[in-house]
Amino acid sequence: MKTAVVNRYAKNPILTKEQVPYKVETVHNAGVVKHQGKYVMLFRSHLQNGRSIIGLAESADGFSFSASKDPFLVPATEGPFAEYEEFGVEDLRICALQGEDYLLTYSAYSRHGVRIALARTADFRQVERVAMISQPDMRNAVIFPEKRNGRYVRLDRPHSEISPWSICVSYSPDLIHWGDSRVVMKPVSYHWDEMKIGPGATPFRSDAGWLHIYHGVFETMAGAVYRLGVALHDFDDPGKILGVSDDWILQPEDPWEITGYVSNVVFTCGAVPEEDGTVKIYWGGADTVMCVGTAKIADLVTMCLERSRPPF
Ligand code: BMA
Repeated sequence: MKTAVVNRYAKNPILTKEQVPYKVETVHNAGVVKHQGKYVMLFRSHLQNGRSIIGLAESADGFSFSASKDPFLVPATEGPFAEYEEFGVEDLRICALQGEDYLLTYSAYSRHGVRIALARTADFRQVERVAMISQPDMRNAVIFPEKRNGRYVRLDRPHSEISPWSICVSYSPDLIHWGDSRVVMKPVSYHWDEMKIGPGATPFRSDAGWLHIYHGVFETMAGAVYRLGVALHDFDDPGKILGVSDDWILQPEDPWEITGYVSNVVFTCGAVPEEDGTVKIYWGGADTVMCVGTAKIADLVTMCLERSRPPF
């Protein structure tokens, strides 16, 4: 039997609601980064009212995490963000860009729809909200860890009734104003990602370009199935896609991925590349628990280049 591209950690799930010191219903869809030799995870949790907050957990080895006593980010109750975070904050991604604080992008839900919010932190203790950086309805923003031609680059995913939900690139001189947007990747009909796709983990470097692990959704008679795929973006021009693996790299298989708050879901917001040529990929299982697995970066590149489906 062919070995799996992503090797699941034997002790998954790595973080569950039982390990969180305050009352939550789920632990999932976490952004993860290495900060001062430690792994920091910013995970989403549903409260019992069905709305989400963001918690923090830390780990020395990237596998064994312990959650902080208090949440890291809860919906703002005053100031300009309050109106847009009323229904919760979700699916935070972390971008480490040299010379900057960590950039945090998350989905802010409200009666006006879902928008992308940007916050920053230097130390994962204090967090400062910066701006709402999209109109409704847009979510799943990942910022590339390097600027290009003096501009920040991000992938995001607007909603649309006309076209299947697709991945766009856009650029900004100051992190606040974004434009030059273009669709770069779409679902493919009669394919595992045919219903919708969206950015997943913050892109990371490989020898051949940026690797971006995204999610793709397939609608079945028994509901939607969320899987992970991988795309290779040009290093100098991240809006250009060099290849997208035809095959998914991960699908719901473990019991805690198949059954949970939302069944049949693996969803990523974070991956940490390591010096030994592997990457730790973190995903939420069934919107309920956090899991991790490792992959060889070179294998992901090969999948993008050797059995590539067209980006459109
Ligand atoms: C998407 C988002 C994700 C979630 C997924 C599966 O639309 O809400 O946060 O993991 O659905 O429920």
